[in-house]
Amino acid sequence: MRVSETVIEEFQRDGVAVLRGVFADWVRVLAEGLARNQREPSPTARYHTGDGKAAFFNDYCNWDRIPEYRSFIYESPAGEIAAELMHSNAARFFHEHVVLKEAGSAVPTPWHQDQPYYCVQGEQTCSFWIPLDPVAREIAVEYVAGSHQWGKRFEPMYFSGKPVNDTESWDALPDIDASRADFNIVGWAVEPGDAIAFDFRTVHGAPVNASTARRAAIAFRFVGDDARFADRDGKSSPPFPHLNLNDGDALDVPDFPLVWPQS
Ligand SMILES: O=C(O)CCC(=O)C(=O)O
Repeated sequence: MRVSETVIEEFQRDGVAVLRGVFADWVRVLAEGLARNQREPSPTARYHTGDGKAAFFNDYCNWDRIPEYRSFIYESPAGEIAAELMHSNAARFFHEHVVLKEAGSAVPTPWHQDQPYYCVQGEQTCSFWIPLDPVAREIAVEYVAGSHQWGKRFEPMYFSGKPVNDTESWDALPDIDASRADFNIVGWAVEPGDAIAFDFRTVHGAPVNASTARRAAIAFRFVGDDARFADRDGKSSPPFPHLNLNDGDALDVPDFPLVWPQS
């Protein structure tokens, strides 16, 4: 086993768990990949600035052209660890997403669930939020422990405030900031080498980066045995417009490579 039973139980119970030092051997590689990604952003990259000047840089689905990301996906223990956490025999890579808040970025990450954004249905899901800078608790991503079990699907919204998908019916997200004490909100100060593993259904959000240092992270996302294509009428984020899959199909296409067990 790569991770302890205690951590697996925590992930299953809370929909989130911190894994200390688990990717320490990969920090340099991922930092090089991120630098390449910043030099060569994809056409879908976004620099959200809100009211301020310092950006919240977002980019995704670049793993196939960034060799450092490819190495991480195929050669690191991430797939195996994801399978253990998800109680899955296999792990399939879904996509990676850079979430980099420059020092002083005034853009918060609103509370949300990831799964409604995605063309994925199923309960065996796992993102690793991997910091490439030290992150203090005050500016860390926060998670509502247990929210993966609420049985709710909250409306996915772009940063512009526009809905990602207005053709499905969604549940209304509670106003978490108005009554934080009513929720079991967890978060951790983390260092490069650590990872926060969370279920695609877990509600999470992050404050502005009020610090004087960059807060860079890459989220690598995996799915397990029960994951199937969710047809969202092309209205998903990331969009994957070229996929020719039907609702309920296995995600057995080159966009989503099987990374564990290794062949
Ligand atoms: O880093 C952030 O502020 C948000 C990350 C996030 O929403 C995610 O990885 O799904």
